[in-house]
Parts: sequence; structure tokens; C-alpha cells
Amino acid sequence: MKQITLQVQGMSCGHCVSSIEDNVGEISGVKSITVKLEDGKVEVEFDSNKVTTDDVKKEIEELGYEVGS
Ligand SMILES: [Cu+2]
Repeated sequence: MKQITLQVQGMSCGHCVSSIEDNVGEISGVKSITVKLEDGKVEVEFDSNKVTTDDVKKEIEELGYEVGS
């Protein structure tokens, strides 16, 4: 299990939070996701044999947000 924290720009409301939580949460291998709107942070815990950090980043970017490194 791997835990990462991503800096995400563009999240502005509860809709953004649930959109990211729902979509990233659906990725096979993702165990948990927590979006901290005020901090602009997204914490993700996942099985590194099934998912990579890049997969998670890509999914968030496809939803229209910018992911910092
Ligand atoms: Cu929003």
C-alpha cells in the first residue's frame, strides 16, 4: 500500500471534491481518497502493484484540475 499527497489546483467547491473522490475512488487498486479543499490537497492510498502515482494524476487532470508535483 502506498500513500501520496498531491497538490491540486482548481478545486473550488463541494462538487469538485465529490467529483475527484468519486472518480479516483473508482480506479481499481485505490483504497482510499481524501480531498482537503481548503489546503488544495488530495491524499490517496493505493495498491502500488495495480496503480501508479501517474495514473492518479492523469485521472485528476482529465477531470480538469491541475496537479502539482
Ligand atoms: Cu467545484
